[in-house]
Amino acid sequence: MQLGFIGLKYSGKSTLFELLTKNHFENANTGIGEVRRGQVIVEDNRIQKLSEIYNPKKTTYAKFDCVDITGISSDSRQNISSKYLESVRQVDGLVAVIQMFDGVNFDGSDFKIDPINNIKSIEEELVISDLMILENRLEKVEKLKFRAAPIYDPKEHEVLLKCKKILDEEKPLRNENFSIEENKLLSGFQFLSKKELIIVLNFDEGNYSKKNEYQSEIGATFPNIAITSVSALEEKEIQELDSEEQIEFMKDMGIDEPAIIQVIKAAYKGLGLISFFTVGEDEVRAWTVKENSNAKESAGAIHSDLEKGFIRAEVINYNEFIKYNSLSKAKENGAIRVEGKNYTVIDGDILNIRFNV
Ligand SMILES: Nc1nc2c(ncn2[C@@H]2O[C@H](COP(=O)(O)OP(=O)(O)OP(=O)(O)O)[C@@H](O)[C@H]2O)c(=O)[nH]1
Ligand SMILES: [Mg+2]
Repeated sequence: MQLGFIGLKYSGKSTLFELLTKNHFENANTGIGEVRRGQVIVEDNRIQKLSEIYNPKKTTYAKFDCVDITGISSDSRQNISSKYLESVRQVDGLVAVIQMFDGVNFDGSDFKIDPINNIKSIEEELVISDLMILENRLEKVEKLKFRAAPIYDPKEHEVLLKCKKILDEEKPLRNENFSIEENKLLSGFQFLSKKELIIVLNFDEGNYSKKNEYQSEIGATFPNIAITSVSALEEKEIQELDSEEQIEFMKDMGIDEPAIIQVIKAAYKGLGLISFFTVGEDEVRAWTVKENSNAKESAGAIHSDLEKGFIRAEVINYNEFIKYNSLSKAKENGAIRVEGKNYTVIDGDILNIRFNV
Protein backbone atom coordinates (compact mmCIF):
# COMPACT_ATOMS: atom_id res chain seq x y z
CA MET A 1 0.00 0.00 0.00
CA GLN A 2 1.26 3.43 -0.90
CA LEU A 3 0.28 6.89 0.29
CA GLY A 4 1.27 10.09 -1.50
CA PHE A 5 1.51 13.47 0.23
CA ILE A 6 0.16 16.41 -1.75
CA GLY A 7 -0.68 20.02 -1.00
CA LEU A 8 0.55 23.56 -1.39
CA LYS A 9 4.16 24.48 -0.97
CA TYR A 10 5.19 24.88 2.70
CA SER A 11 2.00 23.21 3.98
CA GLY A 12 4.07 20.78 6.03
CA LYS A 13 4.13 17.70 3.80
CA SER A 14 7.76 16.89 4.50
CA THR A 15 7.36 17.56 8.20
CA LEU A 16 4.41 15.16 8.37
CA PHE A 17 6.26 12.64 6.20
CA GLU A 18 9.24 12.69 8.54
CA LEU A 19 7.00 12.46 11.59
CA LEU A 20 5.12 9.45 10.26
CA THR A 21 8.11 7.61 8.86
CA LYS A 22 10.20 8.31 11.97
CA ASN A 23 13.11 8.94 9.67
CA HIS A 24 12.82 5.67 7.74
CA PHE A 25 13.24 7.36 4.39
CA GLU A 26 15.59 7.97 1.52
CA ASN A 27 17.25 11.32 1.70
CA ALA A 28 16.93 12.71 -1.80
CA ASN A 29 14.80 15.83 -1.65
CA THR A 30 16.29 18.53 -3.76
CA GLY A 31 14.19 20.34 -6.34
CA ILE A 32 10.58 20.91 -7.21
CA GLY A 33 8.82 17.70 -8.17
CA GLU A 34 11.53 15.56 -6.53
CA VAL A 35 10.19 12.58 -4.66
CA ARG A 36 11.27 11.00 -1.45
CA ARG A 37 10.12 7.56 -0.41
CA GLY A 38 9.71 6.19 3.07
CA GLN A 39 7.82 3.71 5.18
CA VAL A 40 5.26 4.18 7.92
CA ILE A 41 5.09 1.39 10.46
CA VAL A 42 1.47 0.66 11.38
CA GLU A 43 1.61 0.74 15.15
CA ASP A 44 -0.80 -1.77 16.63
CA ASN A 45 -1.15 -2.62 20.32
CA ARG A 46 -2.44 -6.04 19.41
CA ILE A 47 0.83 -6.98 17.71
CA GLN A 48 2.73 -5.71 20.71
CA LYS A 49 0.60 -7.89 23.00
CA LEU A 50 0.95 -10.96 20.76
CA SER A 51 4.66 -10.43 20.67
CA GLU A 52 4.79 -10.34 24.48
CA ILE A 53 2.93 -13.64 24.59
CA TYR A 54 4.98 -15.45 21.91
CA ASN A 55 8.32 -13.80 22.44
CA PRO A 56 9.14 -14.53 18.77
CA LYS A 57 12.49 -14.14 17.03
CA LYS A 58 10.91 -11.46 14.90
CA THR A 59 7.98 -9.08 15.23
CA THR A 60 6.76 -7.51 12.02
CA TYR A 61 4.27 -4.69 11.86
CA ALA A 62 2.28 -3.80 8.76
CA LYS A 63 3.80 -1.00 6.68
CA PHE A 64 2.71 1.71 4.33
CA ASP A 65 4.98 3.10 1.66
CA CYS A 66 4.89 6.88 1.49
CA VAL A 67 5.87 9.33 -1.20
CA ASP A 68 6.76 12.92 -0.33
CA ILE A 69 6.95 15.48 -3.10
CA THR A 70 8.27 19.01 -2.97
CA GLY A 71 5.30 21.24 -3.66
CA ILE A 72 4.69 24.00 -6.10
CA SER A 73 2.75 27.17 -5.43
CA SER A 74 -0.83 27.03 -6.59
CA ASP A 75 -0.27 29.74 -9.14
CA SER A 76 1.99 27.64 -11.34
CA ARG A 77 -0.77 25.23 -12.08
CA GLN A 78 0.48 24.12 -15.46
CA ASN A 79 3.42 22.46 -13.72
CA ILE A 80 1.30 20.76 -11.11
CA SER A 81 -0.63 18.72 -13.60
CA SER A 82 2.44 17.23 -15.16
CA LYS A 83 5.59 16.18 -13.36
CA TYR A 84 4.42 16.83 -9.84
CA LEU A 85 1.28 14.79 -10.08
CA GLU A 86 2.95 12.06 -12.13
CA SER A 87 4.87 11.07 -9.03
CA VAL A 88 1.68 10.27 -7.17
CA ARG A 89 -0.11 8.41 -9.95
CA GLN A 90 0.95 5.00 -8.69
CA VAL A 91 -0.11 5.51 -5.07
CA ASP A 92 -3.27 3.99 -3.57
CA GLY A 93 -4.31 6.97 -1.46
CA LEU A 94 -3.59 10.69 -1.37
CA VAL A 95 -2.92 12.60 1.84
CA ALA A 96 -3.55 16.33 1.30
CA VAL A 97 -1.72 18.42 3.87
CA ILE A 98 -3.50 21.73 4.52
CA GLN A 99 -1.59 24.61 6.11
CA MET A 100 -3.39 25.91 9.20
CA PHE A 101 -0.64 28.20 10.47
CA ASP A 102 0.58 31.61 9.35
CA GLY A 103 3.46 31.78 6.95
CA VAL A 104 4.55 33.05 3.60
CA ASN A 105 3.74 31.95 0.06
CA PHE A 106 6.18 30.88 -2.58
CA ASP A 107 6.47 34.48 -3.77
CA GLY A 108 7.07 35.88 -0.29
CA SER A 109 3.56 37.29 0.23
CA ASP A 110 1.65 36.49 3.43
CA PHE A 111 -0.14 33.16 3.47
CA LYS A 112 -3.81 33.34 4.34
CA ILE A 113 -5.34 30.39 6.18
CA ASP A 114 -8.21 29.28 3.98
CA PRO A 115 -8.69 25.51 4.16
CA ILE A 116 -11.92 25.29 2.19
CA ASN A 117 -10.54 27.06 -0.86
CA ASN A 118 -7.29 25.23 -0.41
CA ILE A 119 -9.03 21.85 -0.57
CA LYS A 120 -11.19 23.00 -3.48
CA SER A 121 -8.14 23.94 -5.49
CA ILE A 122 -6.47 20.61 -4.74
CA GLU A 123 -9.60 18.78 -5.92
CA GLU A 124 -9.67 21.00 -8.99
CA GLU A 125 -6.08 20.13 -9.83
CA LEU A 126 -6.80 16.41 -9.51
CA VAL A 127 -9.85 16.75 -11.75
CA ILE A 128 -8.01 18.80 -14.39
CA SER A 129 -5.13 16.36 -14.45
CA ASP A 130 -7.53 13.43 -14.96
CA LEU A 131 -9.45 15.29 -17.61
CA MET A 132 -6.27 15.83 -19.62
CA ILE A 133 -5.45 12.13 -19.61
CA LEU A 134 -9.02 11.17 -20.30
CA GLU A 135 -9.46 13.52 -23.25
CA ASN A 136 -6.26 12.24 -24.79
CA ARG A 137 -7.46 8.69 -24.64
CA LEU A 138 -10.98 9.57 -25.72
CA GLU A 139 -9.66 11.24 -28.85
CA LYS A 140 -7.77 8.07 -29.76
CA VAL A 141 -10.73 5.81 -28.98
CA GLU A 142 -13.06 7.90 -31.11
CA LYS A 143 -10.69 7.64 -34.06
CA LEU A 144 -10.78 3.86 -33.74
CA LYS A 145 -14.53 3.69 -33.49
CA PHE A 146 -15.10 1.78 -36.71
CA ARG A 147 -12.35 -0.77 -36.20
CA ALA A 148 -13.07 -4.27 -34.98
CA ALA A 149 -12.51 -5.51 -31.42
CA PRO A 150 -10.13 -5.61 -29.62
CA ILE A 151 -8.80 -2.45 -31.28
CA TYR A 152 -12.01 -0.63 -30.47
CA ASP A 153 -13.74 -1.53 -27.22
CA PRO A 154 -17.21 0.04 -26.94
CA LYS A 155 -17.24 -0.67 -23.20
CA GLU A 156 -14.10 1.38 -22.70
CA HIS A 157 -15.58 4.18 -24.79
CA GLU A 158 -18.71 4.14 -22.67
CA VAL A 159 -16.92 4.28 -19.33
CA LEU A 160 -14.63 7.07 -20.56
CA LEU A 161 -17.68 9.12 -21.51
CA LYS A 162 -19.18 8.39 -18.09
CA CYS A 163 -16.00 9.73 -16.45
CA LYS A 164 -15.88 12.74 -18.72
CA LYS A 165 -19.39 13.74 -17.71
CA ILE A 166 -18.40 13.63 -14.03
CA LEU A 167 -15.12 15.47 -14.50
CA ASP A 168 -16.74 18.11 -16.73
CA GLU A 169 -18.98 18.91 -13.75
CA GLU A 170 -15.75 19.44 -11.78
CA LYS A 171 -16.52 16.45 -9.59
CA PRO A 172 -13.93 13.87 -8.53
CA LEU A 173 -14.38 10.28 -9.71
CA ARG A 174 -14.00 8.79 -6.24
CA ASN A 175 -17.60 9.32 -5.17
CA GLU A 176 -19.09 7.59 -8.20
CA ASN A 177 -20.11 3.97 -8.48
CA PHE A 178 -18.24 1.86 -10.98
CA SER A 179 -18.82 -1.81 -11.68
CA ILE A 180 -15.98 -4.31 -11.32
CA GLU A 181 -15.72 -4.38 -15.10
CA GLU A 182 -15.60 -0.58 -15.35
CA ASN A 183 -12.96 -0.41 -12.64
CA LYS A 184 -10.87 -2.88 -14.58
CA LEU A 185 -11.13 -0.80 -17.73
CA LEU A 186 -10.15 2.33 -15.79
CA SER A 187 -7.36 0.94 -13.64
CA GLY A 188 -4.61 1.62 -16.19
CA PHE A 189 -5.30 5.35 -16.23
CA GLN A 190 -4.56 5.73 -12.51
CA PHE A 191 -6.94 8.66 -12.25
CA LEU A 192 -6.02 10.83 -9.29
CA SER A 193 -9.52 12.03 -8.44
CA LYS A 194 -10.54 8.37 -8.18
CA LYS A 195 -8.04 7.70 -5.41
CA GLU A 196 -9.11 7.98 -1.82
CA LEU A 197 -8.31 11.42 -0.39
CA ILE A 198 -7.48 12.05 3.25
CA ILE A 199 -7.29 15.63 4.50
CA VAL A 200 -4.76 16.40 7.20
CA LEU A 201 -5.13 19.86 8.72
CA ASN A 202 -1.70 20.90 9.92
CA PHE A 203 -1.95 23.39 12.81
CA ASP A 204 0.68 25.18 14.84
CA GLU A 205 0.56 25.23 18.61
CA GLY A 206 -1.46 28.48 18.65
CA ASN A 207 -4.20 27.34 16.30
CA TYR A 208 -4.46 23.71 17.36
CA SER A 209 -7.21 24.44 19.90
CA LYS A 210 -9.50 25.56 17.05
CA LYS A 211 -9.29 22.19 15.34
CA ASN A 212 -12.79 21.00 16.21
CA GLU A 213 -14.48 24.12 14.83
CA TYR A 214 -12.49 23.93 11.62
CA GLN A 215 -13.05 20.22 11.25
CA SER A 216 -16.81 20.48 11.50
CA GLU A 217 -16.95 23.44 9.14
CA ILE A 218 -14.78 21.67 6.57
CA GLY A 219 -16.59 18.38 7.12
CA ALA A 220 -19.87 20.06 6.22
CA THR A 221 -18.42 21.28 2.91
CA PHE A 222 -16.68 17.99 2.06
CA PRO A 223 -18.86 15.29 3.62
CA ASN A 224 -17.18 12.43 1.74
CA ILE A 225 -13.59 13.10 2.75
CA ALA A 226 -11.92 11.85 5.94
CA ILE A 227 -10.43 14.79 7.86
CA THR A 228 -7.91 14.66 10.68
CA SER A 229 -6.01 17.36 12.54
CA VAL A 230 -2.37 17.27 13.52
CA SER A 231 0.41 19.56 14.55
CA ALA A 232 3.23 18.01 12.63
CA LEU A 233 6.06 20.26 13.77
CA GLU A 234 5.18 20.12 17.47
CA GLU A 235 4.68 16.38 17.35
CA LYS A 236 8.00 15.99 15.65
CA GLU A 237 9.63 17.81 18.55
CA ILE A 238 7.69 15.68 21.03
CA GLN A 239 8.87 12.55 19.21
CA GLU A 240 12.43 13.34 20.32
CA LEU A 241 11.50 13.08 24.02
CA ASP A 242 11.35 9.91 26.10
CA SER A 243 7.99 8.19 26.22
CA GLU A 244 6.82 9.49 29.61
CA GLU A 245 7.55 13.08 28.64
CA GLN A 246 5.84 12.47 25.31
CA ILE A 247 2.57 11.59 27.02
CA GLU A 248 2.79 14.68 29.20
CA PHE A 249 3.53 17.09 26.35
CA MET A 250 0.78 15.60 24.21
CA LYS A 251 -1.64 16.09 27.07
CA ASP A 252 -0.50 19.69 27.47
CA MET A 253 -1.02 20.33 23.77
CA GLY A 254 -4.47 18.74 23.91
CA ILE A 255 -3.42 16.02 21.47
CA ASP A 256 -5.63 13.01 22.17
CA GLU A 257 -4.15 10.79 19.54
CA PRO A 258 -0.75 10.99 17.83
CA ALA A 259 -0.79 11.99 14.15
CA ILE A 260 0.61 8.64 13.10
CA ILE A 261 -2.36 6.77 14.58
CA GLN A 262 -4.89 9.24 13.17
CA VAL A 263 -3.48 9.19 9.66
CA ILE A 264 -3.16 5.40 9.63
CA LYS A 265 -6.73 5.00 10.88
CA ALA A 266 -8.00 7.37 8.19
CA ALA A 267 -5.97 5.52 5.55
CA TYR A 268 -7.28 2.11 6.61
CA LYS A 269 -10.83 3.41 6.64
CA GLY A 270 -10.53 5.37 3.42
CA LEU A 271 -8.79 2.59 1.52
CA GLY A 272 -11.04 -0.09 3.02
CA LEU A 273 -8.23 -2.09 4.62
CA ILE A 274 -8.04 -4.50 7.53
CA SER A 275 -5.21 -6.26 9.36
CA PHE A 276 -4.94 -9.92 10.14
CA PHE A 277 -2.19 -11.62 12.10
CA THR A 278 -0.04 -14.71 12.02
CA VAL A 279 1.65 -15.90 15.23
CA GLY A 280 4.37 -18.34 16.19
CA GLU A 281 7.72 -18.66 17.88
CA ASP A 282 9.52 -17.53 14.75
CA GLU A 283 7.44 -14.52 13.94
CA VAL A 284 4.43 -12.51 15.04
CA ARG A 285 3.26 -10.49 12.10
CA ALA A 286 0.52 -8.20 10.84
CA TRP A 287 -0.71 -8.34 7.26
CA THR A 288 -2.84 -5.83 5.42
CA VAL A 289 -5.60 -6.83 3.02
CA LYS A 290 -8.68 -5.24 1.47
CA GLU A 291 -11.90 -5.52 3.46
CA ASN A 292 -14.02 -8.52 2.42
CA SER A 293 -11.00 -10.53 1.28
CA ASN A 294 -11.60 -14.22 1.70
CA ALA A 295 -9.30 -16.67 3.47
CA LYS A 296 -7.69 -17.85 0.24
CA GLU A 297 -6.92 -14.33 -0.99
CA SER A 298 -5.59 -13.40 2.43
CA ALA A 299 -3.31 -16.44 2.36
CA GLY A 300 -2.01 -14.99 -0.91
CA ALA A 301 -0.93 -11.83 0.90
CA ILE A 302 1.48 -14.01 2.87
CA HIS A 303 2.76 -16.03 -0.07
CA SER A 304 1.39 -17.09 -3.45
CA ASP A 305 2.08 -20.76 -2.57
CA LEU A 306 -0.31 -20.48 0.36
CA GLU A 307 -3.03 -19.23 -1.93
CA LYS A 308 -2.42 -21.83 -4.64
CA GLY A 309 -2.22 -24.75 -2.23
CA PHE A 310 -4.84 -23.45 0.20
CA ILE A 311 -6.64 -26.22 2.11
CA ARG A 312 -8.23 -24.49 5.09
CA ALA A 313 -7.64 -21.79 7.68
CA GLU A 314 -7.72 -22.12 11.44
CA VAL A 315 -9.13 -18.87 12.75
CA ILE A 316 -9.55 -17.06 16.04
CA ASN A 317 -10.07 -13.35 16.39
CA TYR A 318 -7.62 -11.43 18.56
CA ASN A 319 -10.44 -10.34 20.92
CA GLU A 320 -11.26 -13.98 21.58
CA PHE A 321 -7.62 -15.09 21.68
CA ILE A 322 -6.67 -12.76 24.54
CA LYS A 323 -9.11 -14.60 26.80
CA TYR A 324 -6.77 -17.60 26.55
CA ASN A 325 -3.42 -16.11 25.61
CA SER A 326 -2.42 -19.30 23.81
CA LEU A 327 -3.62 -21.15 20.77
CA SER A 328 -3.50 -24.54 22.48
CA LYS A 329 -5.67 -23.31 25.35
CA ALA A 330 -8.05 -21.73 22.86
CA LYS A 331 -8.16 -25.04 21.01
CA GLU A 332 -8.93 -27.01 24.19
CA ASN A 333 -11.88 -24.68 24.70
CA GLY A 334 -13.09 -25.16 21.16
CA ALA A 335 -12.50 -21.48 20.34
CA ILE A 336 -10.60 -22.09 17.12
CA ARG A 337 -12.74 -22.37 14.02
CA VAL A 338 -11.85 -24.20 10.85
CA GLU A 339 -12.81 -22.15 7.82
CA GLY A 340 -12.75 -22.80 4.08
CA LYS A 341 -11.45 -20.60 1.27
CA ASN A 342 -14.61 -18.45 1.08
CA TYR A 343 -14.48 -17.34 4.70
CA THR A 344 -14.39 -13.51 4.88
CA VAL A 345 -11.44 -12.48 7.02
CA ILE A 346 -12.21 -9.71 9.52
CA ASP A 347 -9.94 -7.20 11.21
CA GLY A 348 -7.95 -8.80 14.02
CA ASP A 349 -8.28 -12.41 12.87
CA ILE A 350 -5.36 -14.64 13.73
CA LEU A 351 -4.94 -17.10 10.88
CA ASN A 352 -3.11 -20.36 10.57
CA ILE A 353 -3.19 -21.41 6.92
CA ARG A 354 -3.06 -25.11 6.08
CA PHE A 355 -1.77 -25.62 2.57
CA ASN A 356 -0.27 -28.15 0.26
CA VAL A 357 2.23 -27.44 -2.53
N1 LIG B 1 4.34 26.44 13.04
C1 LIG B 1 4.35 25.34 12.31
N2 LIG B 1 5.19 25.28 11.30
C2 LIG B 1 5.20 24.18 10.56
C3 LIG B 1 4.34 23.07 10.82
N3 LIG B 1 4.59 22.12 9.91
C4 LIG B 1 5.56 22.60 9.10
N4 LIG B 1 5.93 23.83 9.50
C5 LIG B 1 6.98 24.69 8.91
O1 LIG B 1 6.61 25.08 7.61
C6 LIG B 1 7.74 25.05 6.74
C7 LIG B 1 7.48 24.14 5.56
O2 LIG B 1 7.36 22.83 6.03
P1 LIG B 1 7.66 21.58 5.10
O3 LIG B 1 7.29 20.36 5.85
O4 LIG B 1 9.00 21.66 4.52
O5 LIG B 1 6.58 21.87 3.96
P2 LIG B 1 6.38 21.12 2.59
O6 LIG B 1 4.92 21.05 2.38
O7 LIG B 1 7.13 19.86 2.55
O8 LIG B 1 7.00 22.17 1.59
P3 LIG B 1 7.54 21.90 0.11
O9 LIG B 1 8.22 20.59 0.10
O10 LIG B 1 8.45 23.04 -0.17
O11 LIG B 1 6.33 21.91 -0.75
C8 LIG B 1 8.91 24.60 7.59
O12 LIG B 1 9.62 25.73 7.99
C9 LIG B 1 8.26 23.90 8.73
O13 LIG B 1 9.06 23.94 9.89
C10 LIG B 1 3.47 23.17 11.94
O14 LIG B 1 2.71 22.26 12.25
N5 LIG B 1 3.51 24.33 12.63
MG1 LIG C 1 8.63 19.14 1.26
